[in-house]
Amino acid sequence: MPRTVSRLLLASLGLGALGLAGCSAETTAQLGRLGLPVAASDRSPYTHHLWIGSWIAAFGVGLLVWGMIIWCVVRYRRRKPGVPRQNRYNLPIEILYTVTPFIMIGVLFYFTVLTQDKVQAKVQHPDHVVTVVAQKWNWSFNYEEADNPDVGTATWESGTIEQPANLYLPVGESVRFNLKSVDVIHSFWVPAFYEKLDVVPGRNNSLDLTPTKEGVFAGKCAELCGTYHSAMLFNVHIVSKQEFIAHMKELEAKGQTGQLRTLQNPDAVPQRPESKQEGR
Ligand SMILES: [Cu+2]
Repeated sequence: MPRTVSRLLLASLGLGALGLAGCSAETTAQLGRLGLPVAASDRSPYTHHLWIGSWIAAFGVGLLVWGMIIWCVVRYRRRKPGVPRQNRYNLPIEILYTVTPFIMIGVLFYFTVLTQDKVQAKVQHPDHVVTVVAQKWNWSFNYEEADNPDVGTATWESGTIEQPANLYLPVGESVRFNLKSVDVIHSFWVPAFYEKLDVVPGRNNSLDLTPTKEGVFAGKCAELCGTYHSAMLFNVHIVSKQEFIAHMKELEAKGQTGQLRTLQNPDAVPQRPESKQEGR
């Protein structure tokens, strides 16, 4: 029996190594982060540490439990026929069963609250403000740049169900997202930022962060909001300051200035006709 077990273990280790060898460097790096995507925000490290720490704690608990199970199986294996002595109503063990999970939850809760406070901390004077408008079935981004001497005008851009919206952000500069919804509850989620926030009609949710990595990152709605929820995608372009200003000028040249009309008129963004009444 032990020989079979060690062979099985060797075979699975070999297969695992073979499987890893077939992965790209990107996938292997993601495995190192235990599934987290590439980070692109100054707030990401806090969530990263909570995630990795939780896994380490879970493995510690797992090893302890597996060890005790294996020890029990071996130590108390059947040696002679008959039912062994039964142990019931053991109060200390039952108290242990009850208290231990509370301690585990308490520790996780404590570190989660610490992380949440750091992730949600507000910047005193953010360099940029973007009003995000969620709507069935895409997003609008209002760049509140009227007071920015480099730009001087508020601009906007918007997506449709066929054409996902683009969001431009300058790298290394703080930004506040004011989240608004004109219909149902959506959720603003950029996986590379390691955080998401619900967009609730009639409520002003906001989140502050500083993008730290140039590139194009995926964004999506993370709240099941209706038939075309899966089409609520957008692209986040984290670019240099010059590229950001150039993009703002481009929007201005296209006449996309001021506040987007969807804030007042939800029907202004094209929708699929059959989806209009759905879920209202
Ligand atoms: Cu949505």
